[in-house]
Amino acid sequence: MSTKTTRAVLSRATLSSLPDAVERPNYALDDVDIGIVHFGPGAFHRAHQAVYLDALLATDPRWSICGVSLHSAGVRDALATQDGLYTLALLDEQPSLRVIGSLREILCAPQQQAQVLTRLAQPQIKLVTLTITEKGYCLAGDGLDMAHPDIVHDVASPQTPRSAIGYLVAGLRERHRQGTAPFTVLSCDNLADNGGRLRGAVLAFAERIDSALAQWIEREVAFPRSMVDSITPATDDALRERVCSQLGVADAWPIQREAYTQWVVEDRFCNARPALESVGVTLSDDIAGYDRAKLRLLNGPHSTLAYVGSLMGIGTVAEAMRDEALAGFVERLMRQDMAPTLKAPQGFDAQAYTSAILARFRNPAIAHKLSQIAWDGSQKLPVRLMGTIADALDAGADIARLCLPVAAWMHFVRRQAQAGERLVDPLEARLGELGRAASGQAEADVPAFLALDSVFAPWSGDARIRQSITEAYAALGDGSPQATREAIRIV
Ligand code: CS2
Repeated sequence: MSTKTTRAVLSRATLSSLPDAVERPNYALDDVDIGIVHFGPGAFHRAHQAVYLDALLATDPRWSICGVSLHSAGVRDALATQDGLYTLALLDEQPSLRVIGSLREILCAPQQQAQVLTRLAQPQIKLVTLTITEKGYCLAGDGLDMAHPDIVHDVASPQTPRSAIGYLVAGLRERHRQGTAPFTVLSCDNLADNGGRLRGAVLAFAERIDSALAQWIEREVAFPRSMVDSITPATDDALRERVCSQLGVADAWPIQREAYTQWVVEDRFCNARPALESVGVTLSDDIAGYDRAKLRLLNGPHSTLAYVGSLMGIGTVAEAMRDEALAGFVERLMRQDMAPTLKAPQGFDAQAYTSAILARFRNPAIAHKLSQIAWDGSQKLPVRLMGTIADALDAGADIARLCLPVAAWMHFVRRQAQAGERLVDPLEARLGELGRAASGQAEADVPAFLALDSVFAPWSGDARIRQSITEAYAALGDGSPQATREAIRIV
């Protein structure tokens, strides 16, 4: 568009020309040092952790970020002409804009491997954080998937890694060799016990290449758990245009999120850490419980809305919440099935938490696409829904309603595959085959899906789970909007 070519771009030079209402870095960009390497500088990181650190840099210049993309050069290239600056739009009743400056360097690992490894070895890097999504951990069942192609590659060539696990171990190995104190490794992804699982994966990898290194990591490196929360819809052209017209300069990759944000971090660091508590982060000795509550009561319902809502032909979370039948279904699911089986932190009020989440889902200022949340279902179902189903069974509760979103995912996969639509999922190829072969008959289709061990292995042997998912799949009929509407009405 012609406006894009003629308009000035957001950068250090244009910062002072922005309207007064736009918040901007409260520190001199040149005076800060890089103290953190972050893997996965996508929208969520830039809307969440980078914003906390942007606030922190005003009082402590040691903690700016080097973002490392493991695959694409998109973020690096978009922000290169902008001095790493980008705009955050906070979508509330009164939307506001803020320019974030905490990403002082962005590297694309496949093209700048040596620079990434150099950064990881520097003593000034005291913290490595990650938002690489569930699939980035290369897990299978409880541990590292040794057969994952990236892990096979990295074990064979540990000096030239591809995976996040390979990079972490390469960085720690160099520090061990040089006698440099290790960095803390902080996972910020939606996985239960994210720190524990990452630690297990790193140790398993290190053990394969150097057992003395594995012992050092086991002894010296901390992998705190964390819980992160803020709804962050993907950037679209409408946002780009709105930001551009309000700023008066162009921003190639602004991001948006709701005003609500939460970050709870286990206070277990092996090297210096930023004073995160000074910028609103909760540091706690025990965060197990917070992560489970959020995964089960926010992400579980989100995935439910994604699959059930998509079958019903609904486009966004807020639209889904305006559909009385679907909103009623998801609220029953949360209040009657998910909240009662949650082992919550002491003093945690699951019903109040549920009410707050439902209000966030209803936020009319946010167009959060169900198709975005539907991505990577094979990675999300186990952590978001299957644990609740297992706990409900243990408590002797009915699981019919809880199994419906799982069956809806199967119908969703079938519908997408048969319509020739792409499925964004690490199991895309396998799911495509399953979806194309599915007949719509529950007795044939459900066992084929349940045979996906990486998704269902711990649960697929349970006859009650098999039966409930089969019944739910049958209740969804042909997966059409009408049949789905009928199914959620009666369960
Ligand atoms: C969503 C999450 O896309 C998804 O799967 O459930 O990204 C969700 O918006 C965040 O976890 C909220 O903190």
